[in-house]
Amino acid sequence: MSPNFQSMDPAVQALHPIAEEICYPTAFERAAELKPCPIGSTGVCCRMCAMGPCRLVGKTDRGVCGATRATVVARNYTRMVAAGAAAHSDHGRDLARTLIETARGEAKSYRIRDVQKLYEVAEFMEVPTKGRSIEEIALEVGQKALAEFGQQEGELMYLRRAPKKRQEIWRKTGIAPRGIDREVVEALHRTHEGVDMDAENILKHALRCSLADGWGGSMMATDISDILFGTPVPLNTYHNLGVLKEDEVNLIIHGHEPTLSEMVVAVAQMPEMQEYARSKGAKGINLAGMCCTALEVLARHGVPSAGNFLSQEIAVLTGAVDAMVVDVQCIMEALVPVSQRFHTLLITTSPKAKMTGALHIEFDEEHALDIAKEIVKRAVDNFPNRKAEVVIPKFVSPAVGGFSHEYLQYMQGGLHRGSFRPLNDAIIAGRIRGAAGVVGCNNARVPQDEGIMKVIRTLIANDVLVVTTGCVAHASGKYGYLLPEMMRDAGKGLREVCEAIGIPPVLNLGSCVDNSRILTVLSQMATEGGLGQDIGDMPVVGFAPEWMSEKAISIGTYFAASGVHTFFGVNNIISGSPEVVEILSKKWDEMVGGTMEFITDYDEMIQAALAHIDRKRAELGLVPWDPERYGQSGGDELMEKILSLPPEQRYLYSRKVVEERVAEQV
Ligand code: SF4
Ligand code: MSK
Repeated sequence: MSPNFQSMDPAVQALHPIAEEICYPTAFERAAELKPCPIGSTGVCCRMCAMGPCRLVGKTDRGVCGATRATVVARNYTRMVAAGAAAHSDHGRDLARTLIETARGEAKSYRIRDVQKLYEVAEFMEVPTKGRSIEEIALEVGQKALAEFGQQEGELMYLRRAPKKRQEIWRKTGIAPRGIDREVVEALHRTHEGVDMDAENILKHALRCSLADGWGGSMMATDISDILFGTPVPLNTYHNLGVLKEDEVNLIIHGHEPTLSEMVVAVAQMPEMQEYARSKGAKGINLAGMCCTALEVLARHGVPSAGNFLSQEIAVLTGAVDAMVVDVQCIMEALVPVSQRFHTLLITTSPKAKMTGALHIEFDEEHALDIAKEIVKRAVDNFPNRKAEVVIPKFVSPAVGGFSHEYLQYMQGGLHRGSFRPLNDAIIAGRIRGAAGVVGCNNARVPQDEGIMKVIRTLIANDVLVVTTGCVAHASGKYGYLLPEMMRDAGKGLREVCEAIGIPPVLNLGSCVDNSRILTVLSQMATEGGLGQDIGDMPVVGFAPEWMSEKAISIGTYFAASGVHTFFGVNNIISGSPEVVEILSKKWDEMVGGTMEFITDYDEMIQAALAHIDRKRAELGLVPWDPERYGQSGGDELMEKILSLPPEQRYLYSRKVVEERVAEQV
């Protein structure tokens, strides 16, 4: 095994020798070969004008224009936020356009799948519903959503979904975003040479811009996806490269937006397509997902996931991927050369994201079904062209996916009494110490999934309930942590709650834009009562242990702006300016009650997060967390009994047992 290879994923470990055999350097080797620039990686390289690039190291503490290290680091950071917010929000814009085209009957392949959610969003947006057709309501919802991008004054409407106290903080500090595009454009303007030269002021705008993502473009993307494709409810699925099938056409859908992948799912199931696959010698068509596209179709259809960010090239090494279809974001350009070494047909679909050397079949919503048919047909046609030996590792983990904030509410009391009361009560009583959102990517600079799983295992063992999205959700699935059985690894108090509700200790809330679901959950918990009046009052934390994308920086920043202490691993991209480090930690804490800290040591990061949770518990006057206070119901015998029951009976049984025990204690 190459000394440069870094992954704890057994499927990736099994396949990587193929790359060595064919002398193909994967991201693992490229990362070892190409060391990160020691200047740029600390944030002190400025290339905002042609007098530079200015590298502010050693005795050089100002650029040619006189810019300080703090200004340069703040500008670089803010530009990352702007790019991340732009990516997420453009995704939301495309969905708003699809909703409008669907309502007008122009995008004929789509329909409104979740009418109830449409009504809820319409009510929230103050769109009249009485006496109007579904299409009329959907049209106005889509138009109102689209208007949020170009809005010049006022506030984004989704800010109203936050607790009142949080909204007041945003207004008082002047960071309530006005319009999505306006904040992204202003971020680019302020960070242009010779504009904003006060690090604190630049970074204040980074907060505002990130809020336009989390409580704007991303939240809208999630809501409209649910309206068009259905709000997720838990379902069974599978994770890892073992989901590929030797005797079927394997089509991997990779990227982010659900508009195309939903159509591919529909087409792949058509009897005539299955028949066509059989005519080419395959037993059927096997769809699998990669990155966030995977999480969109996993949450709504149970389509299995082939892997996360660092698994994309590795999937091709199986020799079994007949086509990989991509749209936008997190797609490695290396897929072109690796696909050319095998028979894999790489298909790009977005006019925004072409790849030299890939086949481009341009997607548009009006002809969605026909385009999806062409893509699936191309994949089938490529099945007989397999040339390398097919090697599919046996690693595959069953998992439960498809948690939405609506379902979290439902599972805590049913249709009529759904609320966040039980979760809040469990935190108040100390059964659950706190909650954590563990999200973000893989990064070839650190071993794949290792940091993610260390954080997750330690948190749940310490009674911290974990919600995940993005590539962390994939990692959790690959190692079995999205199964209720994994409550075995949870602390005793958390285990009791998992038993009572019948949930895994780690909940998959979806794709990167679905981090907005986490914001909604936090908002609902704060509004439910007993844990203060704001997100910033609660014992909650955020993590991105293996982040790599600018979107992750935008996500971390909007969590901080929403009052969450957030911890990022891998590398400290602001370490070149102690002043900026202080702004993102101490000053943001004073200003918005949230922070962004870059801590490369996972243990240190976890300890800092647990200390923050305990501090918040103390501030709320809650009992200190005690790992031994609860857990009488957490015996192996009871759990064996629960797991022996059919899934639909587990919830009722475990709830009954816990209620009986509570009654006994009273
Ligand atoms: Fe150098 Fe200033 Fe130009 Fe940046 S803006 S490259 S610091 S001269
Ligand atoms: S796919 S942004 S690598 S989580 Fe959304 Fe994964 Fe990060 Fe992309």
